Amino acid sequence: MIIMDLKIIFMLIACVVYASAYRQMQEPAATVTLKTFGSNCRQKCIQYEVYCQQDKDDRPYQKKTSKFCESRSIGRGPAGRLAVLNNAYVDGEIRDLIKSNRLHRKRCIKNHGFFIGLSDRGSEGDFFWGNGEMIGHKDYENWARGQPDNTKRLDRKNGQDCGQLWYRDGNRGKWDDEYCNERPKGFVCEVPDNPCTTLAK
Ligand SMILES: [Ca+2]
Ligand SMILES: [Ca+2]
Repeated sequence: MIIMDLKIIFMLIACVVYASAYRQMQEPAATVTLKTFGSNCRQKCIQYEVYCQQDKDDRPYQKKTSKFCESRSIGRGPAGRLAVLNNAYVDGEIRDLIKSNRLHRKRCIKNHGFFIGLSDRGSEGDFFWGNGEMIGHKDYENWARGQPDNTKRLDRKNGQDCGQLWYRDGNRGKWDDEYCNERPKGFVCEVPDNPCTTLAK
């Protein structure tokens, strides 16, 4: 009987720990809403959400952070995704947001980076944003010196295929290719904010 009671208590504790870890992941450390222009030159509003890395029990990695961003929406608006930082304005604003909230410090990211929606998983060296745009030599790029380098030290088969804002070795959010399964990591989501777009007209 006592053993049974202990089992129930342990299960309840495990549920509370899991729920608090999930709640933590649901709350961004900082957000900013930016007015940008879509491909049809219509003004649109995007809410960018910066999340600190999660605790070791939760351990999000790139695929999981991507799924989480896709679960985000504002009201009944479209689903979010990992942030597409394909121009200097948005990329700069997000790095300013991180800096002004001191999220580049260890209390937010012990593991030096935030995943963004950039990957060369499909074809080595061909980096695509989550919106399907490929990075070409005419487009905006903000790689840290020597990156992307597709280091294979910890993953001989795949190397590094997932983009992050990198805060190591003096890099202040410049881009780096990281192991997709490196964890835990912070990450940046973008969520369309349609009510804001309506107000902006
Ligand atoms: Ca790669
Ligand atoms: Ca790298």
